[in-house]
Amino acid sequence: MLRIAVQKSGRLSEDSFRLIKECGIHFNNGVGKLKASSHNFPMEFLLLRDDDIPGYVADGVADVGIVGLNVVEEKEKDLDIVVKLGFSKCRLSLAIPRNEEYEGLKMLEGKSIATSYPKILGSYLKKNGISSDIHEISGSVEIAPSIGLADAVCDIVSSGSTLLSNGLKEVETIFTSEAVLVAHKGLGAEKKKLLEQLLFRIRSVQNGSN
Ligand code: PRT
Ligand code: ZN
Repeated sequence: MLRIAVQKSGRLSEDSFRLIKECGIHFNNGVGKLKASSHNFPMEFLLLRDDDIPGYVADGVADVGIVGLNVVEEKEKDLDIVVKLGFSKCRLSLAIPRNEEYEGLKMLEGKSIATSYPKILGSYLKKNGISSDIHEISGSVEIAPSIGLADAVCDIVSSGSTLLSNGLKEVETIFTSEAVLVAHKGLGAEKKKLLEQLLFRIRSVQNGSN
């Protein structure tokens, strides 16, 4: 039995479930249920918040999981990234108030930056020799500059409209992301075989849609 962790509801869920269905794996996820199983493939589903998926897979509570590469990178868990899935594409970017002129990263020296991704941002700033004050907040990062909480933000962007409507402009992309399939590092032979079967089906789906 292969246990897969999937986001319960959110931006990854629909495409994750679609991919599993396209792999020919049937399952019923009853409303509000946190666990489901398939009747035609030895697979069990754990429906979780995306933030918890890297930890569950690293600990072996789940064998594999579908999650954004941004979350995998931020959580710094020891996992195998098995395959990129091509959906939930986005980027993690720095943004500053629209009316300010961007003069390069140096202008963020000593400034405060609000983000939900303190580790990715911290290592990016370090790599570039900039020291800023990182304010970790878990949501609504984009309003931080307008309420005086921070000088800049570092947040996930896809269309850019959220930044725009909050009077911000994107100035640097620091990480690009998409959904990935991750796996526990110490899978036993039986589970490895099931993962190979799943991967074979995912590749067939990907080739079929190219
Ligand atoms: O409840 P749970 O914890 O499971 O979900 P969540 O609310 O933490 O995550 P969710 O469902 O919003 O996102 C899951 C994953 O989708 C993220 O980790 C990314 O890998 C990916 N993804 C793709 C995005 C976006 N696009 C996205 N646009 N995640 C978030 N956003 C947000 C962003 O934070 C910002 O507020 O959308 C806004 C920007 O969108 P645009 O289109 O206005 O630029
Ligand atoms: Zn989350």
